[in-house]
Amino acid sequence: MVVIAHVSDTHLGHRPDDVRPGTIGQEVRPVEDDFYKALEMTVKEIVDRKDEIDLVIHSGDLFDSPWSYNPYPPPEMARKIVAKAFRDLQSANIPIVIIDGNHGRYVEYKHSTLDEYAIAFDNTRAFTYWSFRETFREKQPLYADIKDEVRVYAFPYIEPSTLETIGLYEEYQQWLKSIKLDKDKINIAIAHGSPIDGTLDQTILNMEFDYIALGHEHCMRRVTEKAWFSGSTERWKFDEKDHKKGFLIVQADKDKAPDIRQVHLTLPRPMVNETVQVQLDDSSHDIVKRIFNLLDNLGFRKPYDYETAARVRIALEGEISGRNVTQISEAIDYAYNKGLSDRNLNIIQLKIGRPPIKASTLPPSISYVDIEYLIEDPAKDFKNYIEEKRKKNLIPKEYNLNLLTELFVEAMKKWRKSDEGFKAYRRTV
Ligand SMILES: [Mn+2]
Repeated sequence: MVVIAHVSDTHLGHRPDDVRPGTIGQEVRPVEDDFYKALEMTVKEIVDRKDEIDLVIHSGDLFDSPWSYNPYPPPEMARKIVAKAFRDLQSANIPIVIIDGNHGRYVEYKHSTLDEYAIAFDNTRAFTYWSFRETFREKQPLYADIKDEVRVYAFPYIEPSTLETIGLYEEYQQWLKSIKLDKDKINIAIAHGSPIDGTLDQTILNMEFDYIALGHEHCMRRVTEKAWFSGSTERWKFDEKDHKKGFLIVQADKDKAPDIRQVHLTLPRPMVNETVQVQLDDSSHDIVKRIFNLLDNLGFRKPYDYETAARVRIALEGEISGRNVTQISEAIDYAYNKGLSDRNLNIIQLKIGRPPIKASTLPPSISYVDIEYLIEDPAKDFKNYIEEKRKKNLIPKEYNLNLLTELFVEAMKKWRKSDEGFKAYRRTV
């Protein structure tokens, strides 16, 4: 038997751009800090159980940057926090196996942000996008043996669409099928990718691993009896507001269903996701007043305190058209600047957005489209949406909710494979 602490998607160095200006202690930006604390809590929980835990697995997205169009390396503080974490795990005699996700890897040059830790720490094995490319070329599997009886196979992030573009999709399938597991060992897989956006190859789920440690989706969830997402350690986007965050303790054994325990972290920072209604004849002042009334009603009218200040997202809804778009834009700008500079408002982040405007070429405000379908269940989301509409009598009672949901999910799947879907996916992930 092997006991694994399965961690993922720590997104260290994440720096939202709609937070209060300045730095905390001349070291970190507001909210950036929360992600470091979440990793530190996670490592502490693991080290406290060092007699029980044989291995730490990190399923990717250790750092937030670089990622696709963002070539910037992680902030110094993020690297310092990782060095400390790996040192603490090394002192506790716990080995680490980690892979590249779609964040924290360079696509343009042959390095991963993980390389230096594999060099600096004997307890660490890092499998990067680039190490995958090498073994794939040599038609060899990518794995590490931990103790005598545990073998960990690594599947760093690779987009199926990339494989298709470069004409290697079939070859990748063959490579997966050529992997022969050693039946005398406990076989573990680590993969970064999701069945929701099609970035996780189904073949991996069907192989006879004793446990599959998944990363990429930020919600802690079971995919099959043997495959789990541990989820992210801190709330990355506002859709994750109600997620339980933390990691998994997995007891895996040969040819047995793994035993999974969830460890939840207590994340002290409040997070709210609200809406404000607008009407066609609103002045920008009316809209601003409504936004600040909401903040007051939520109890944020008190002296700003970094430790307890809230992360707030407000979506404007209602009558929005070319006629009041100027008022809306003015209101967003004003509320944003005022909200994040007011010393008597206990908020740290303020994201205000509006939906796209019908019959107009004006794009939606960036924050409004900042919706992450990877981390929510689209079917559940859609059902909630319809139920909201039903409450307001906007949808006839006789409509079949399950059928509507099925159609929606099917349309989503088709849309995701289309050009537009792909572009939107690139924009939001
Ligand atoms: Mn990811």
